[in-house]
Amino acid sequence: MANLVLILGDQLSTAISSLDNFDKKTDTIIMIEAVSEASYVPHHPKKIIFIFSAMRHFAAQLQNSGYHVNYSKLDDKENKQSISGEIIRIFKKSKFDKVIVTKPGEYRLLEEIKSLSKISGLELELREDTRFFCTLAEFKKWSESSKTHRMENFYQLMRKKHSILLDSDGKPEGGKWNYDSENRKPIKKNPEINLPPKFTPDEITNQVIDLVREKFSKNPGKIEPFWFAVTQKQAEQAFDDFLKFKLAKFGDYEDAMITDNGFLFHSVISLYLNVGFLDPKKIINTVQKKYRQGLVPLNSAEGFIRQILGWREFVRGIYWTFMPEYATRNFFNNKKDLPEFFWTGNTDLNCMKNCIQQTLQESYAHHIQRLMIIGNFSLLAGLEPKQVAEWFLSVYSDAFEWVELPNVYGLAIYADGGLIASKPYVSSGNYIQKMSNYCDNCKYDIKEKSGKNACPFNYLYWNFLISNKEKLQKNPRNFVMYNTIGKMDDSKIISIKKDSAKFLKNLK
Ligand code: DLZ
Ligand code: SF4
Repeated sequence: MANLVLILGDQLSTAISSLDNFDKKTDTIIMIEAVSEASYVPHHPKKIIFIFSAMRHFAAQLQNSGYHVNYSKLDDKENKQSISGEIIRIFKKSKFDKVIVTKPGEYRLLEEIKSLSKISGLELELREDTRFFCTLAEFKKWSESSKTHRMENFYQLMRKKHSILLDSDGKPEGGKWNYDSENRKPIKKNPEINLPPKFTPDEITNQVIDLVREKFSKNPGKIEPFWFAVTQKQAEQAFDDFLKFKLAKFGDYEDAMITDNGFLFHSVISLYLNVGFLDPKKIINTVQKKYRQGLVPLNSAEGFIRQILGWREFVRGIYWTFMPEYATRNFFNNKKDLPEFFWTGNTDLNCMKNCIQQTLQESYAHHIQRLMIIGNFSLLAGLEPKQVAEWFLSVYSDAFEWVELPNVYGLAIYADGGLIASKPYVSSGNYIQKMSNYCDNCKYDIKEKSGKNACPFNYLYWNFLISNKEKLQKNPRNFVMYNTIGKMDDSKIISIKKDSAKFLKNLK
């Protein structure tokens, strides 16, 4: 029996289920750099460099440990340039009995892989991805038994089931499940904290940089300097650095934003978790231990663990429970094209300019920059959900559709109509001013509510609520906002509508 075992670019772990019972004498691993995967959206060049270099380093590590690896490079002449095309080519060439695959993280690729079984002579074994706390069957069961899909309920279940941050009576550590209200301190000055550790590209990475420069230089985003970790060992170093220098303050400043430092106290490990370099179970245990040793406060440990055990697992469950229908949702029927500045950062809105320019430079922005600046603007401006999701999937190095789509549709732009959020996460400029220093250097005046100098978030916020009254007013969580609108005089409503129409008309 000879098996051909596929390892995808986001399955870079020897604990991946496709390697269970691997026989080094008879079995072969196949890893494929493919145009199909590298161009189904215009990925940021740093994302492609990261994934290709991580794949090449992982393949070398496997080979050094005695695994037989068939690695197809993007510029190999025979490369069929799709995952299924390459599997078929290698399968036929070397007469394997079976192809073994851990289910891919994206619906589109799972469908492509499933279609392989229709080829005569090709036996396909699909295995579950076991790198998560919650199985998809378990999530589906929870989802069917729950009236609403709220992360908080799911998260409490996970905390109990996996005994994480519980006291000796099985109650939540400190008495509360969630310390979100203690994650919102603003920062007004750069705290002079170190940036995330930077790894100098080695020969393998430099070869990939040259390849990406040749083939993908038109994609949005800067190629250099490239500094991401490309091996498991480096990713672990990056996490250790976070534990040592940043975790303690992460909780307080989780939602803060500042010009000139887009990383602050964030771990910047989501890309390493998502490709398989870091194991979420180990990460959470380590953070829990730091809390128990008294080295970090509870709002930091809980805030960090909530992102991984709560949000990350929750959005994955949502994605696989509601796909493919989920991707077609457009609750507000928004149709506006993305403005050109999403691809350049050239805009007068200083908050958007900062977050987009940082994204194009680093292929990274932290969650509040994504949610409350870029997502908030996309919803207030009525941008088409499909285009917004494609942008997020393209530009962030940690973006795979299972995690990106529910974050964008469910949290950032409410395109799913409230499947996961109890109300749209929208805000006027006030919130942005409170949580950042972006407004200090903006052409617009945060204090002005109307007219040509007014901060556009100020009138777009009310315009969004007024235009979508039918769909949102019934929700009791929006009561206060609609109560305020009810008290506005006609002239105010007219001026909100006029300013918004003018701004949106000029949005190219
Ligand atoms: C994102 C990505 C890119 C850019 N390139 C490849 C590739 O060439 N080969 C590969 O195996 N995986 C790549 N990936 C990651 C896949 O797109 C990912 O496995 C699917 O999106 C499922 O999550
Ligand atoms: Fe953004 Fe408005 Fe502040 Fe300018 S004034 S940075 S547009 S929130």
